[in-house]
Amino acid sequence: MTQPLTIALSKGRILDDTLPLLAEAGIHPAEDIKKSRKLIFDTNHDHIKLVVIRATDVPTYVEYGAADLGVAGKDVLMEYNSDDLCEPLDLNIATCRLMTAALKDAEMPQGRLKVATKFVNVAKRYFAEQGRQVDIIKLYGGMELAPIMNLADMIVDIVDTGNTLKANGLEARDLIAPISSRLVAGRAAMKVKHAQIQPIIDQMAAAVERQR
Ligand code: PRT
Ligand code: MG
Repeated sequence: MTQPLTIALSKGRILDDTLPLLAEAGIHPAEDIKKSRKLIFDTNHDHIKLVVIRATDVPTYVEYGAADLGVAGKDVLMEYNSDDLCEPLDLNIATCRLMTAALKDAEMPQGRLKVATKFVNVAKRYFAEQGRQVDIIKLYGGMELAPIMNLADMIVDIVDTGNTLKANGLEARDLIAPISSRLVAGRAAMKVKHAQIQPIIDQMAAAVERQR
């Protein structure tokens, strides 16, 4: 019997690169996702639905089994940090780097470092590994502003071209992790729906290989 299958996609910049990979696995949304305000979409398969949600919500839907598969950035997955999620495939899309950054040429204080970021858990783990005492300041966006306004000494943020940092007088310092988007699955779904999920993973993997 074919069980229903729900795939959670990150809206925003990842979506454009995800849809061609899904198409290679034979999954096509029934309507143009980008032209619609709907959050849930039928596909050419009766039993497969797509939900399109904020990138940061994808791990939550998949962990609780509300979605069986998902696509999310490694940055989001590192921050969410759940043992109940597995990452069967690196999609090699939306690649970027998670880095520390500071005002250009600024010297860091000897004592506690003030670090502004939306990646609170990642930053805590990273600086703990470095043996560095930090105060983490949670922000929801525009992290580059924090050092300029003297709210923080450093930021932890996504860097791609580096243009955003440069435009604000900042420079990248240390690499925390190279980032790309991953296919994620709940551990439960991987077991219970393995027969349906595995062919999708295999076809997407082949498409990723062809794009390399
Ligand atoms: O925007 P929203 O709050 O809804 O969610 P989101 O920011 O999580 O979504 P979105 O669509 O902006 O990003 C989704 C994912 O894309 C991230 O989780 C990353 O895995 C990946 N990605 C790839 C990026 C970038 N490249 C990127 N350049 N995410 C963000 N950026 C931003 C970065 O935050 C910084 O402001 O772009 C700026 C840096 O770019 P450069 O080229 O100037 O260095
Ligand atoms: Mg964004």
